[in-house]
Amino acid sequence: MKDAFDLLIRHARVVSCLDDRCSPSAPSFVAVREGRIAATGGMSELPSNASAAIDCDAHGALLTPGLIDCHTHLVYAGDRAREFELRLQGASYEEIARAGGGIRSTVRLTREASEAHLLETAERRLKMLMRHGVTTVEIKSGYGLSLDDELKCLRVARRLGDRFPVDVRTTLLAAHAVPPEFEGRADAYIDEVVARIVPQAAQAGLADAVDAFCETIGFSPVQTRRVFEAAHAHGLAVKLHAEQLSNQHGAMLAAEFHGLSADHLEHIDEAGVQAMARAGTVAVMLPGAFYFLRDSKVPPIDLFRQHGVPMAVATDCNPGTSPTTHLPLMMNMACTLFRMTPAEALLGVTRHAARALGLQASHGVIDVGVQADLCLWDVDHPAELSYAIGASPLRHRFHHGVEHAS
Ligand code: DI6
Ligand code: FE
Repeated sequence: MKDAFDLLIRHARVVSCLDDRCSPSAPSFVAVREGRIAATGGMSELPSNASAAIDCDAHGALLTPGLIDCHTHLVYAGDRAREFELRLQGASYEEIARAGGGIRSTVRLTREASEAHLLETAERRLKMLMRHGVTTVEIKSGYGLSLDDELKCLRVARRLGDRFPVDVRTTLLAAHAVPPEFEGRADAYIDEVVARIVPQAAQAGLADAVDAFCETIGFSPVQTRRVFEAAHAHGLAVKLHAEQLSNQHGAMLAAEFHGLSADHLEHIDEAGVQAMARAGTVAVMLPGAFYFLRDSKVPPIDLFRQHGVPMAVATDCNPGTSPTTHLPLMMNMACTLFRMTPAEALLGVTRHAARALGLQASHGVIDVGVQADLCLWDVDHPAELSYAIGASPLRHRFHHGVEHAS
């Protein structure tokens, strides 16, 4: 029958995320064909003879776009609980990093780990993300820091996307830290990143974008610029860990390269915000890292609002600064710690997160023609998704219009 849909969700209160208020619609339907939204509207607009292979009555539950976690470091081995204890005794993140701990301790274990082991541990984290409503996830490398180990981590990320009902976008973060064999020779490592790692990741089709850690304990703006030039030379978009611990004017650099996003941004100034606004670069808020490091410098949310810079919210899931796989909890923290509104937090994990990945044409909203990634929640109002601390109100999650048991 020609008019039959694959999936028909009836009586849902739809939060399309197309406008900034995020108010729920009157009871509506969403119809899906071949993984895309084919039609949507009020219940009175649904033809009485409409039929579908799967007919789902939402009974007035809230339907949002599937959640998008646009910044994670999901692939790594080991944990950093010992370092957590050291920090509780007074050591700072930077001190631990300078003493050879931090990112480099995870690098050691990630290099030793087999691809199968990395896949298995990342899989566990991915399943938790999905359980809280994630249908698209960005996964960075950055704990390999050699050609082979970076490619190994990116392959694991790609395999996760092949094996699970979730869209995976991969980001090469070879410029995350200076690996031990390049100790004191950061420029020589950047030579390697530019000459071999970026080109080979691009040629193998393993990276959708390139990122770097622009920081006093990471890479300088001059080094970051070289990485960005290599990315562009190989047709890859850029994004940046910028202004997390100090103002290196990395956001401005990302904007100059038409970056998809600049992330963290606690220390950004108004000129950086203006540059992002002009370039359309998304500001990704990572309140999990802010919380876990007990940071006190809040990113300038009001400046982003004033200049119309879209704000996304992500987990930054990583073993050192944000060991979490709970994206709705990050929405709560974005509100409580950064004073974002619940509507901003929801847009931050849907429409604006899609844009931070360059997926704004197909993801992050409920509209005819976009991919049917949807979450049905046991809540009455969208603010409840940010309000509850660590709750799991997800009832159904659809990826490409198909529900999968979690
Ligand atoms: N900023 C972060 O928050 C993570 N990476 C980065 O550049 C932390 C990574 C880690 O400590 O393992
Ligand atoms: Fe990060």
